[in-house]
Amino acid sequence: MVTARYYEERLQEEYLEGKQPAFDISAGPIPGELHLAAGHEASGAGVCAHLRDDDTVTAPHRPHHIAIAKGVDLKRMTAEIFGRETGLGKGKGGHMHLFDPDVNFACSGIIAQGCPPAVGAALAAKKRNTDGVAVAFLGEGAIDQGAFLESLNFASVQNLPVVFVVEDNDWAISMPKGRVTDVADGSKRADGFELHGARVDHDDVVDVYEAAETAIGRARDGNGPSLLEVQVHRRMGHFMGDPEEYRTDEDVERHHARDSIERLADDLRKHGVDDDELDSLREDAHERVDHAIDWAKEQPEPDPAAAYEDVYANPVARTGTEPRATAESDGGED
Ligand SMILES: Cc1ncc(C[n+]2csc(CCOP(=O)(O)OP(=O)(O)O)c2C)c(N)n1
Ligand SMILES: [Mg+2]
Repeated sequence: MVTARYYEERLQEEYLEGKQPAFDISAGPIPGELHLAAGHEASGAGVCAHLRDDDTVTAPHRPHHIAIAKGVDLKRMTAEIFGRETGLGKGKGGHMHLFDPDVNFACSGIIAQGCPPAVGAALAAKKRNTDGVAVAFLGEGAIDQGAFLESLNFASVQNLPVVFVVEDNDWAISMPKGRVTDVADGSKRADGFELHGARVDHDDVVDVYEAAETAIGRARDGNGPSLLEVQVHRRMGHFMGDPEEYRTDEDVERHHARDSIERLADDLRKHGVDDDELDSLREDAHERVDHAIDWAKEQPEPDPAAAYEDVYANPVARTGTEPRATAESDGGED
């Protein structure tokens, strides 16, 4: 959780470089959108603590805390975010499209898109007779997506080892949850599909860990899929640069009032962990993050010609200078 929070604080600094005073999304060392997950850390950490490298995780457009908890290579992930050649996707995907086959992690900017691939991974694990599981993370704003609901149905009817984790931060961009659904407890969707459902209505990592232990344990033991909803907080705008004019000060304060990391530190102190130990934990996390960011920034930019690579299974070499075929040159008619 500490690694994820600090990682995003550092990314935020790097991202803003060159983008101010007038916000220019294409400027700076990290061009494009950046969705930060400060306030979501308990869900990634509490769930992924139960997973092995061979288990599959799919994450949405706000993926860093989940990727870090799943053990994605931090250096190559950072290089990807900076658009560098040694990034996980050779610098072509950016922060919403991180893929690390070594730990079976993928994410996508298309909301609920991760559900069908997670169901596919769970089906593969079942057919291969392994005890592997798959977890699909999504936001509460995606729970009326067809891809999600169809995935619930297929997972249920096939009794697949998959867990759907809904991160409920009350917002889908500028849309409050209450305006798009009358179902305040998203885990109730499980009832309609005969799944195990549970909701953790606060972002206490130990409670998330316990709820996830049940859900993932059921999947691993062949007892089928689960739907787990976790109340998290959106401490930031939807994306970096979001002026959040739709949000009241009270709402922002409410989302900052309960910092799951500070509360965990307090709990650990109560259980006898001293400040020195907590400080050294933080220092290790910071060092790891700083090192990954320094390394990534030294990595080469991709060759522009590489844009043609990895697009088709059998790429046709083009220099990019020859004229495209027209209807006339093809001898075609309008
Ligand atoms: C299929 C699809 N529709 C719309 C969008 C645009 N979009 C990006 S993020 C988002 C809201 C997501 O809200 P939520 O799922 O609650 O996740 P959060 O951003 O709160 O973490 C939308 C509608 C998209 N990426 N994909
Ligand atoms: Mg949301």
